[in-house]
Amino acid sequence: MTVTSPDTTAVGGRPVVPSRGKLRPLGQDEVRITGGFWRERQDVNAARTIPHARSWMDRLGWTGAFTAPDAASADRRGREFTDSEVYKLLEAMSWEAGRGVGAPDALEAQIAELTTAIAAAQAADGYLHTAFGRAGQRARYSDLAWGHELYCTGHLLQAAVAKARTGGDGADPLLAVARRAADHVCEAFGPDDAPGVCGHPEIELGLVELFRLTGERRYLDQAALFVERRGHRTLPPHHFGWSYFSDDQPVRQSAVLHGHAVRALYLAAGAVDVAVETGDDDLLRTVAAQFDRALARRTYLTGGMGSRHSDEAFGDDFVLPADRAYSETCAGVAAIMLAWRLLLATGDGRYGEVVERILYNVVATAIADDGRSFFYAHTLHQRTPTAALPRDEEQLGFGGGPRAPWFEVSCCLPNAARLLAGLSCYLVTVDDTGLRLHQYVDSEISTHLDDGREVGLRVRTGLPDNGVVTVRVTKTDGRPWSITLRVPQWAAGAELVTTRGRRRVSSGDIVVYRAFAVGEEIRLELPTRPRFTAPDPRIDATRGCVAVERGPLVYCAEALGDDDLDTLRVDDTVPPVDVEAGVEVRARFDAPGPDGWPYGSPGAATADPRPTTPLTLVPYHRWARRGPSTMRVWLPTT
Ligand code: FUB
Ligand code: ZN
Repeated sequence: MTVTSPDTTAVGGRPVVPSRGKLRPLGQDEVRITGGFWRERQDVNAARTIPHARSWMDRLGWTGAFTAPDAASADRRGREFTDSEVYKLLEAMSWEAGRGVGAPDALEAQIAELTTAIAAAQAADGYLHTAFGRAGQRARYSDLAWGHELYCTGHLLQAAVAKARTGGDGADPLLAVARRAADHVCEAFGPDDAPGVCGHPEIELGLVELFRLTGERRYLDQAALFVERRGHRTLPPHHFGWSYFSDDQPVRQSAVLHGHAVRALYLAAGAVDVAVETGDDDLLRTVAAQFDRALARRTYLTGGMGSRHSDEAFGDDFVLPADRAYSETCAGVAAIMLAWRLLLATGDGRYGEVVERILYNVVATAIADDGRSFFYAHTLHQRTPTAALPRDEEQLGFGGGPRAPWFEVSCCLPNAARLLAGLSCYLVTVDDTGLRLHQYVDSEISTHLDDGREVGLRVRTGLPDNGVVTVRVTKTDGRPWSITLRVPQWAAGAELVTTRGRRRVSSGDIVVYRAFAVGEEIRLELPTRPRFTAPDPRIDATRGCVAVERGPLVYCAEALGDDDLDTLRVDDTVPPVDVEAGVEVRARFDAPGPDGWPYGSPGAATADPRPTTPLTLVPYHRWARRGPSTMRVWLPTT
């Protein structure tokens, strides 16, 4: 355990500050992303996505709900959870201001303006939600299943913590609003009150982090109470089942993540936070086992989670249809939040690889190059061409289709925005002997070890295009310490080059421990040659197919216009190779079967195969960027 007591004074920008765990996270003040793939995305997020989200929230009355005269009436616009989007946007703005590039003053002004509006909407007893409790509205907590009141409060608390840790202080006005709201929740849902839970977990995460920031124990106790209260079916029945609300089974009794994916993942992340702060190692192990099983049986190749459109839920084990993948962007963000907490608590580097997979294949896929449209769901097989959508129309259907400027349910964009703005917090940690690098991103790192020594690194990489990673020591005092590098599973044949020579390294954590000199370099060479990947045979939907991966990236076949990829077959005896435009495989398009009845004798459709020709695949995160297209990740073999 690195740290042992709540750090009530920690204001360095980082979203999660556990008081114990194997690893200590570094903050924005200690890790700066300086260039490359992720810096580009951070800059687009700052310049385009955050303003885009703000303008839609203004236009649709989501921000106005806090101030407009009709906020207090039944005329309020938007779904019950739109307050949470404003809070997530505030969180994104806070991390963005904390990143210290661009125009932090303009962001601070917006944060102040929104905070004033939010504070004005708060009731005298701390209750805060724009859809309930006022004249013409439904009564507070009259619809715990669908009302999202505590869910929204959870996002408010996370936003306030972000603000306080990025230049705010104990007297920050948003923090004051959050504390009043949290106090109100503790009053209304305390141990002696009716055993209510919210239909959407999230409050647990906010309460624990607020405890970590303020040291106020009742917030942690309340979060622990919410975790224990789940699973007792106190919410009303619904045709989605209680699993939709994560209320079908106590957290401690569940073997795998199930039900609505985002709800389940937020709850699991909150339960990890509670377990860490209360020293409940049984709970920690239980949640880790649930996540591990979900990763082993309920996760797409991209790291996406959720295979049911109807209730946005995990499917049963191995139910992972490519063309019905739901894989909501929010589920990706939530899975990163959970993996990160488990990484910090357990020190198990596997979780770093999970974060990497989701970052490159879900988060990077979600947002358009101009930052102004996004995928809500992430199919792995688009059969009909995606359509170009009008720039100024809100989309009502959110379960699929192309990147859209806005959806009626737009939880995903501000979620991705807050993650991207604070991304530098998810790269590096401190362990007992030194620094651990979990993600390779161009960055400058400057921090102190647990014994107080100042150390610094400069990381440069060509990832995801090429896997050369250079780590240069920029600060050290001449005494020994360790740099631990994650060698990904995908990097078979990786080599480490240090001042002592070159050697092969296998996947896992490589510890380089010595008295480094300033300027000394470590080079990690991660082979990124393209490879075929086969699915577990229990995934019926993709049996007989292969996918292509290269480094951390999943690739896909994409056809522009009306061309379809239905009859595509790939020769998996010929290894994929790098070409200028992507990765090339040998493939053929079989003649389509006869019209009228899509079944016949086995083998008839391929009796007279055409010769194979080269086919170029592109990174999955690039799909649907060049215009309407069809696409598939899983490729039937010849
Ligand atoms: O209910 C709020 C958000 O809307 C959920 O997290 C998403 O899955 C979407 O349903
Ligand atoms: Zn979402």
